[in-house]
Amino acid sequence: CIDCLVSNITVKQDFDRMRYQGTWYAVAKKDPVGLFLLDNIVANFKVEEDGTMTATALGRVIILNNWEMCANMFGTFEDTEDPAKFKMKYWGAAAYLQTGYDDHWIIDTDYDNYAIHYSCRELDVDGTCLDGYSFIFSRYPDGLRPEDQRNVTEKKQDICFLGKYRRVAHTGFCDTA
Ligand code: FEN
Repeated sequence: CIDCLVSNITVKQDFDRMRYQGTWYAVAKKDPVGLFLLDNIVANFKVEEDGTMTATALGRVIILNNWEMCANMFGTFEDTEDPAKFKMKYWGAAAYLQTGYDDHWIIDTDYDNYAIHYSCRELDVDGTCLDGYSFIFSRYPDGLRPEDQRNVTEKKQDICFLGKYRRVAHTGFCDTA
């Protein structure tokens, strides 16, 4: 995508939600405007008996009075005409956590090692993304395999978020919550 138009972003061909199931560790993220998950972000995807994709996500947040919490988030995914593009309804286990309804696109994945997720929340008048977020997921908490890094960097560029990512630390903060 050289013009950064959201409508020109390509996603994973023939996305297979069955193979996408299980645990994914966020190793990098590009934040949206506003409240979000800070670090220690682990997602778990599942395909329900009726075929619906669902997910949970844990992540550290700091709420009022600088209180550190582990946010327990839930998401259900609505299918679209493209198998790699979903609409995600999400909410938190605790009432103070924000709910929302976001695009959830799987840009690329090999199912066994890495995945690149993208969500544009607000389109600019010129068709580029004004406010969005993205996760780089790995099946391993320590990061991406060296052989996947080149491809992931290329995809970050394709979605026009290159240089906007931060590493996601895994310190064990949410491991017993
Ligand atoms: C995703 C994939 C797996 C399922 C889900 C995902 C998305 C999670 C999102 C989380 C948002 C968190 C928020 C936290 C919050 C893509 C990983 C569900 C989009 C909005 C605070 C912080 C401080 C405060 C109140 C709330 O609400 N945090 O005082």
